[in-house]
Amino acid sequence: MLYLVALLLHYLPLAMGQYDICKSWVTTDDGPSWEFYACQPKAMRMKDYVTVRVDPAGITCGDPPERFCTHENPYLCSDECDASNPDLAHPPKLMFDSENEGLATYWQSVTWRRYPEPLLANITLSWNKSIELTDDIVITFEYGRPTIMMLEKSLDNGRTWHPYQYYADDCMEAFSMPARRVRDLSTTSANRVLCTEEYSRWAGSKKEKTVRFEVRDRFAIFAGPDLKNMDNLYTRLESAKGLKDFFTVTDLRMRLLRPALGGTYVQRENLYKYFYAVSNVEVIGRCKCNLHANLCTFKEGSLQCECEHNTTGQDCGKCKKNFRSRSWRAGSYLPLPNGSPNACAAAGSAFGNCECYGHSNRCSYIDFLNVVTCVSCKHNTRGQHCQHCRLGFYRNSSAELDDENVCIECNCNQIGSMHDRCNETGYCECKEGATGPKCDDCLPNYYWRQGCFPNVCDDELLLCQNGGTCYQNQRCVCPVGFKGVLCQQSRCEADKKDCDGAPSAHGSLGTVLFGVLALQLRGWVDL
Ligand SMILES: *[C@@H]1O[C@H](CO)[C@@H](O)[C@H](O)[C@H]1NC(C)=O
Ligand SMILES: *[C@@H]1O[C@H](CO)[C@@H](O)[C@H](O)[C@H]1NC(C)=O
Ligand SMILES: *[C@@H]1O[C@H](CO)[C@@H](O)[C@H](O)[C@H]1NC(C)=O
Ligand SMILES: *[C@@H]1O[C@H](CO)[C@@H](O)[C@H](O)[C@H]1NC(C)=O
Ligand SMILES: *[C@@H]1O[C@H](CO)[C@@H](O)[C@H](O)[C@H]1NC(C)=O
Ligand SMILES: [Ca+2]
Repeated sequence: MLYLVALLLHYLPLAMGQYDICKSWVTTDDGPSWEFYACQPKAMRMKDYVTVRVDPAGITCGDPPERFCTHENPYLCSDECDASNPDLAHPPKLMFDSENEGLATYWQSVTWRRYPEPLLANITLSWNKSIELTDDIVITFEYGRPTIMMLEKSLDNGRTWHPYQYYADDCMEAFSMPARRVRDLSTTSANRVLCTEEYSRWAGSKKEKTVRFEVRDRFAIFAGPDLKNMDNLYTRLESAKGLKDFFTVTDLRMRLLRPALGGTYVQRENLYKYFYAVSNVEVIGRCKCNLHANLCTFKEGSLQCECEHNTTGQDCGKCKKNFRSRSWRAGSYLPLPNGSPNACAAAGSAFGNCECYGHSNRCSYIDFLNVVTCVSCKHNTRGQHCQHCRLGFYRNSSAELDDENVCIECNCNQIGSMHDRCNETGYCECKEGATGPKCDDCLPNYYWRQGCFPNVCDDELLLCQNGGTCYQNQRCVCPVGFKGVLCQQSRCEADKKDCDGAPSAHGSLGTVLFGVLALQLRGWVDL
């Protein structure tokens, strides 16, 4: 009980007071109505909602059973870890139970019997929900803190990871980083990732057990040493780029890279005193609800914001159906002290009945038509309610009308298609001979060359003759002595009588001269 009170007092500045109600019923000159505020859930002990994973397989002690000893009593190796005996087992869940007075329960790794191969363990905590840290992360190690470790975080449910803090008894040697302290950071470097030597040096395993990720010290840069000036912190969280995200996580990972050494070198003759043992991981934070909820509940295995302001989603990250006449926005801590709700607005609330499906922030009244219409529809939409796709785009059948991806570009082939419009399933209108959804193919018996043209020759009906070969359906390559589209004509000399086909220019001139001569001989022409 005393512990609980102490806990409450400890969280007091961050848990109570500001931004804890989303709306209140107020009476104004126009009568009673709701007033809306930016709001956020209370901070909670996030270890109660976490799922944990320990890697690699077989790193947890007790299978097979193993003896270990402590740095204080290195030659009395009487402690035993046995996974099959509940009294001697040390499974991962013991990092998250409530500690009874005096009796620590802990997860424990195997000992470093494989030395000099490193003893590595990853402890990954996942919430399947974005969490905003409001207090220090505190990891308690029984039997000594690691001499090298690293904290990583993810903001996307474990798809990508980023370093959060490095810990070593010698930062330069372990990570080639200078040792720094969070207390020495300034307003411009409050979200710097650093290496600290404060939590890795040997001081006796009973004396200094905790490794911290200092959230309070970073808040104190803005809010003062006792976090009294929270207004300043909230103002900075709103304005400093990346600062809010720095304290937001969906997952955390402790990478344990070298165990406690007892203040000396590794003693190969007694490797049973080197291992990791974590009795508690305290993570205090609140659900990230984008300042649209003051409650966060554990439902169906994960945390969910109870969204207000007509927002919805796990983090209240979008507008509810029929409340999309404006684009969604997060609430804001500003102006102090109540912030701005930036609520989603119902279709029809702003003007007449003008829903824009979130593709426009503006409506305008057109006098002579007596209609209200959305202005500057984004995401390639158009129409009074941004409910159609622009020319050259078609409707994405797997997207709702308020989805940013609702319109897909037609991408009609410029040469093969009549124009750049397409029908509702994305098919373009093709020119003669072209085919395919985008008109970038040719029908059978057509070939592609800056468009589709009917085949000149092929291997079936339009065969090249007299030994000619068909070149890419475009023309016959004729052997010497033949010509014509299908090499069907033999070339002939001008003066050969048996030459079939059209007479040559030379031949016709000869015929004319011959005719003139004949006429002369007959006396018809006076010379
Ligand atoms: C721990 O996680 C890191 C990635 O964050 C990975 O590279 C490494 O191999 C993991 N180590 C073990 C022992 O699973
Ligand atoms: C994560 O949360 C989402 C939203 O509540 C839920 O649909 C999903 O099943 C959860 N995933 C896991 C692995 O719990
Ligand atoms: C949300 O919608 C309800 C129902 O239409 C309305 O009464 C309420 O005022 C809306 N809240 C906000 C913050 O706009
Ligand atoms: C269609 O919409 C869905 C849902 O938003 C999206 O995942 C998909 O990428 C969209 N398709 C295209 C081709 O843009
Ligand atoms: C679009 O055009 C294609 C090809 O002409 C056709 O198969 C399809 O049915 C058309 N879709 C619609 C919705 O008209
Ligand atoms: Ca415990």
